[in-house]
Amino acid sequence: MKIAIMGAMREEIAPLLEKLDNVKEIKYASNRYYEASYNGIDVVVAYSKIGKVFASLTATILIEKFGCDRLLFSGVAGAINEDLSIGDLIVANKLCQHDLDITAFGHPHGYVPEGAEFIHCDESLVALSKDVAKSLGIHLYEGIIATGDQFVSDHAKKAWISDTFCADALEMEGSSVAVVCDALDVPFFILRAISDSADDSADVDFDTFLEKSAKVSANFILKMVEKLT
Ligand code: 3QA
Repeated sequence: MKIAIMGAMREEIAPLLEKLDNVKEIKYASNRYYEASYNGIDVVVAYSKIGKVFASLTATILIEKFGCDRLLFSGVAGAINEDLSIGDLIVANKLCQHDLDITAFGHPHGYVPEGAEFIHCDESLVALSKDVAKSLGIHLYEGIIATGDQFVSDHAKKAWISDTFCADALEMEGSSVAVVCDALDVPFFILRAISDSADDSADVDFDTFLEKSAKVSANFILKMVEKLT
């Protein structure tokens, strides 16, 4: 077993790197990949840079070049569901691309021919995360995550994503990672801790809570890796 752990921003993987053993840095495709071990298990860690294109590239490399057979994403997200507060954890049961739009041809938002409006996360990884949350006494939300190449800091946009996809949280990478893992048949899991509420104060909240929420997510991911051993 070789587990890929990815984030989008440096802050999202920094708390992971601190806790890994035998970290070896490899430069590839204008990025840095970190081969390491945790609890005796092989992991490869990387942050992709922001957005769907970079995230697809990194996920593909983690699988095709480094031979990872599972992928865990750790990071932060903007909340849509009112039950979610800053610092809360949400695991995606399915993800969609809110900015994919060929509705001019009568297709639903987020859909292109031979694709799917939603891609589902691996059920056994989601089940494992529930067990981990229970054993830690943490509340872990499960819901729909919407992805798009846009930092959402606007009430109307957030409401539209909520109405169109019933999404609970939004970010900028998850769904593209899902597309890659689904196509390559690699079980994947997308975890996010809330950094902001994708509204008028999202920019300030994001800057304030990025590091703290990224740590919440990273710590949970490591507990999952321990259980995968
Ligand atoms: C935002 C990060 C991107 O990788 C997606 C955080 C948290 N809140 C969000 C929101 N809308 C969309 N996505 C998110 N991540 C990058 S912009 C800030 C860059 O600062 C999830 C996410 N409301 C760089 C400093 O100049």
